[in-house]
Order: sequence, then structure tokens, then C-alpha cells
Amino acid sequence: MKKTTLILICFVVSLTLSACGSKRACANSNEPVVNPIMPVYYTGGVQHVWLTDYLPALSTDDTPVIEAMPGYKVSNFARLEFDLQGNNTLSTLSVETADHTRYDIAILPDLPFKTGLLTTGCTERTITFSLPAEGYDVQAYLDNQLLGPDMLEIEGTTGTLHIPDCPEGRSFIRLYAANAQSRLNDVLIPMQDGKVVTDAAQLTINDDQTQVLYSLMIDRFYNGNTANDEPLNDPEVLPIVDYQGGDLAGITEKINSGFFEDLGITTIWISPITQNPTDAWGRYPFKNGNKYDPSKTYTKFSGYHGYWPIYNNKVDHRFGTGDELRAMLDAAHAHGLHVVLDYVANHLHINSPVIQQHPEWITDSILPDGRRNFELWDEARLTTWFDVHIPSLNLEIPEVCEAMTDTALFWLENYPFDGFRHDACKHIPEGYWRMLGHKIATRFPERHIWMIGETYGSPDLIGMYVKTGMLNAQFDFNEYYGIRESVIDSKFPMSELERIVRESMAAYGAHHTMGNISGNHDQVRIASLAGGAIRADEDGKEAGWTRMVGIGDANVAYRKAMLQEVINFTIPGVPCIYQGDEYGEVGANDPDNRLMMRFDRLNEQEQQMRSEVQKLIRMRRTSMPLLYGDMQTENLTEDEWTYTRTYMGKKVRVTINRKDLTYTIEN
Ligand SMILES: [Ca+2]
Ligand SMILES: [Ca+2]
Repeated sequence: MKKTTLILICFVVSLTLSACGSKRACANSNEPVVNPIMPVYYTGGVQHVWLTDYLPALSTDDTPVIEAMPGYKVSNFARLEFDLQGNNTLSTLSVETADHTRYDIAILPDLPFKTGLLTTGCTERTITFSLPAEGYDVQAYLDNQLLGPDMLEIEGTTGTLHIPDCPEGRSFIRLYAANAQSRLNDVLIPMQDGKVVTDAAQLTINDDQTQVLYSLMIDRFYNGNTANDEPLNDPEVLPIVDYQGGDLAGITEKINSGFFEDLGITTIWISPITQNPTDAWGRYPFKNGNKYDPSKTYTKFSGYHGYWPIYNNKVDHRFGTGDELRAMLDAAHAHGLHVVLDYVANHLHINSPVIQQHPEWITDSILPDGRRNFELWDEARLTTWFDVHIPSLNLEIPEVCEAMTDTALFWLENYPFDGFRHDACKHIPEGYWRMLGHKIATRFPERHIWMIGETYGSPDLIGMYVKTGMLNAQFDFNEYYGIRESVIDSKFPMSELERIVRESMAAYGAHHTMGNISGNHDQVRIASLAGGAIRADEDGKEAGWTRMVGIGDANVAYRKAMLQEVINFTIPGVPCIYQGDEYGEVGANDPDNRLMMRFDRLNEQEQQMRSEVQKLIRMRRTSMPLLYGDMQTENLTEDEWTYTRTYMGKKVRVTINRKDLTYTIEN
């Protein structure tokens, strides 16, 4: 079987060399990009594998032929599930589907991760690369085909890959390497019509690694239509947690005014749009008075944030209509922007007719030992409730899982969304993501859908969902906290942040599209934290309610906040700006971090930070090393970290000094 495969590859190769030099018509720059299948991370022993995590379009009617080689064996194959066991080396899982298409999926050994596999140059026919030492086994893939060993020449620590015949348009070459002691960073090379992409201008928004995300909360972004304003005006709801008028029409207006392009954004993540309650819920007790209304001792909340869905297939009328949603998406596409929708599958509001008709669809709010099952994030990860009025759905029940994946698809079916940001992923079982991945792959095979999830936890837990058949990415909260604790708080030396960044590359791939966030609607504003206006160890919600949290030491705040942006934009991953962070907006935790977005009236330092971020975005979007370069640490001291990104021999060198609050980016 192996020999046959190799002969087949050699045949393809000989076709290549004649086809490679020929001129081809320029491919449509907007044609969909098909990402190659993510590798299997072997974890040792007997590992249970769901084949649909790698080939999500397969159904249980398909009976693919699979083979792992060399050194691994596949057993107990049934219903697209099997056990993988082997000798922990770099290998390949080959899958041949009923239509005789073969997919080769890399199996990466469970060995310490090292960087040092770098591309050093390319011609029309070859790609050269360097290894950190002799004796590494190297494998090359063109999309999902393992290339024959005759395509690779390795001498000592340098290697040459003969470029095979590539499909027209975008394809990807990947390199993997390992020896008995370690595995190296993977290399990802985008190809255009069979040639190495060396100019970022050849890339499109469908190249996921090029994205720059902007996260906005609809109610707090811009009010484009005052006719739909409908604050609760309930004496028990303070204005900061009431509807403030932002809507879909406001986003459209800002798209059309060029706001996002001017900043350099490619992808807008909008907060949930589903119908939320028209009355007030929850209760927040104040301990030490209240800066908004001292006569109150508590407040209820409105559903301004959108995370309390009542109807999952209806646009909240306070945000606009279905037509206004379509107009917003059309405007975004006309301006070359993508839009991903925040979708909530974990829970519904208690007044949702779905829950009233199916009370058995929710999880038990009482644990077997009699305790209340609220906010037990890790102990009762999949069943816990976020609050008394938003019961957690039991997505282990197939009927519930079907219904909630179908409503997610409703939005793709009826509106040209480009992907999802999935809420509370950590609290949703894997089966949900498998079902969603399968439905998207089979119903919308022609659409480029990018999905990013929210999970707080270890790289193992986060990575469990980052698979071809589930989510493309998640937010890298470990990287976010790593920056807070090293650069912002100086609690740990810079080496701790470097370790976290390497750990992310090891866990999700060296060219992952994990979200490098500046903050989000749940976190204290980074500028306020950086300036010392709020401390990391204080109750950020209470601080927000009880005092005006400003910038603190402005000379430190903006410079430290800028260091965070520089790191987010120059390490692997997709940078993600939370609205206002681009100019150093201030605030404590929610709702103080959800103040209405300011488009003007920025002070001088805010304007300066905004234009510095804008320059940084331009630099990233035009730099192949920053988009696809392989990362290596060059120098590390207590306070300073220097790292490089190398692509085809071109290097960008970044130095972050947290003591002097300076950075340099050298081309
Ligand atoms: Ca409005
Ligand atoms: Ca749950």
C-alpha cells in the first residue's frame, strides 16, 4: 500500500515539472481558500480519534479506507471512530474516501516542541529551509497530500523542497519535522498558481492568517437609527446597564464612512443579535455606594449585551430588522470586510418559549449533593448555569444538539455571514461542535466559514475544540494573561510570556489563528490596568460601580497598552481589538468596559495611540514575515524579549522592553 502510494506521487511529480513553468491566468482574488487539514496530535498510548474531526463532511455511510504509516496502527474502526496507537514519531494518517480521494493527515508525536525550522529562500521551482540540527526527519505536504521523499533533499541542516504541481489559485505547502527528542515548529507556505506567495498583496481576506479582528458590542457602538431606541427606562435599571441605542444601522454607517478600513480591520465580530427580553433581570448589589445613582443599592440589567437569547432566529428589534442586518453585511462585503456573528448555544433565557415547551432540555440547577449549580465553571463545566434566569441547555441530548446547531445554521442560510464567534464554548460538549462542523461542511461546502470560540483553560482543554471539524481557533486567553502578568504588572519575567507563546504554538500549531485579544467585554480595560488606575487584584466590577476609573499614570498607560498591541500583532495568531482599545479607552470590568464607543473627542494621547495602532496594522498586513514567518526567540532577559519572524529568508525582528516601555520592529 505504501509503495503504491509513492509511485502515485512520483507520477504526479513528473507532471508537475512540465506544468509548473507554464503561464496561467490570474486566479480570482476572492476565490474561497480551503485550509489544509489540521494534524493529529498524538498523545501517547491508545488514542481515540473521531475521523470527522479531520474530515467533517464524512457521514457514517462513508466507509473510508484508512492507514497510518509508519509506526502507528489503527484499530477498532467503526462509525468513523478508531483507536490510534504507535511509536510516537512523525507519521501520516492516509484516508481514502469512497470516491477514491486520498487525504494525508500528519500525525505529530508527543515530544517537546522546539522552534528553528525556517524557510531561507525560494525560486519558481524550489523552497529552501534550515533546521536547527542534523538528523531531523522532515515531511512535506501540498494541501492534503504527503509529498514523496524524492521531493526533499536534506544535507546537514539545510534542505530543499522541489515545488510540486499545485492547483490554480491558493494552495498550501506545509513542512513538519521531528527527531527522537523533539518536534519542530510546522511551516506554512501559501502558494498562488503554483508559486510561493512572496508579496502580501497576493493574499485575500480568505487567508485566515491575514485577519485583523475588531470586536464590537452593538448597543454600545453607534446609534444609526434613533427610531428603534427602546431603553427599558425602568427605575431599577441604571442607565449604564440599559439599552443605549447602538444598532445595526450604526455599524453600516461606520462601515460606509470607512472607519474599519481606515484602521485596517478585516473582520468584524458583532455581539449577539438574537431577540433578548424586553424586561430587566439579574441583580447587582453595591457594597460602597454607587457612582451612577447613590440612592440605589442595586441594579437589575437589561439584555443590551445580547447574551440572553429568547428567540434564536429573530433579530432583536432594538438592533434593527433582518433587512438592516442584510444591508450591514452587504456594506461590509462591498468594503472588503468579513463579519462573524456571536452565537450563544450554551443557554437560553428562562422565558424562551423553547424552554417553556421543553423544560427537560435544561440541565439540573441542583447538584447531586444538593448544592446550587451556578458558576461552577470547572467543577460542573458542561452543566453549570451562568445565572438563575439563563438555564444551561443540556446539549448532550441529541434533539437539543440538533435544534441548537440548526439555529446556528439559520444565520448562515439566511444571511451572508463569514463565520461565528461562539460563546461559552468551554461549557458546551464536543458533540455539539462535531455536529455543527459536519452540518456546515455538508450544507455550505463552497463557503469559507471561520469560527473562533471562547474557552478559558489550559491549552489542552482549549485545543480540544481547535480541529478542522470543529473550530478554526479560540481566543488565546493564556497569551492575554501572560502579557498582563509580564508586561503590564511585571509579576513574572518576560521568559514566562515567551514560554506561554511557545506553548500556544505547540498546542495549536505554529501558524494558528487563535485570537490575540487586546481585551474583551468581560475584562478590565488594559489602559486603565496599565496606568495603575485599577489593580489586577481588586474586584473590577465593584471598582467600576463605585469610582471613576480613569487612566492613572498616562505616561505609562498608553505605552504599556501599546506594547500589548505590538506583541499581539507580531506573534502568531489573529490580533483582535476590542472596541476602543485602539485608543486606550478606560474602564473597569463590566459594565464599565462597555461605555459607548468614542469616534471623536479623543484626547491627544488617545489620538496618538490610535495612529500608532493604525501604523502597526498596516505593517502587519503588508509583511509576509509577520503573517507567515516562523517565530524564534533571539534574546531574553528579565525585562526584554527579542524575537524574529522569518519567511523565505526575510526577517522581521521585534524587541519588547517592559522596563523602558519601548519596542522596535526592524525589517
Ligand atoms: Ca438605535
Ligand atoms: Ca452548558
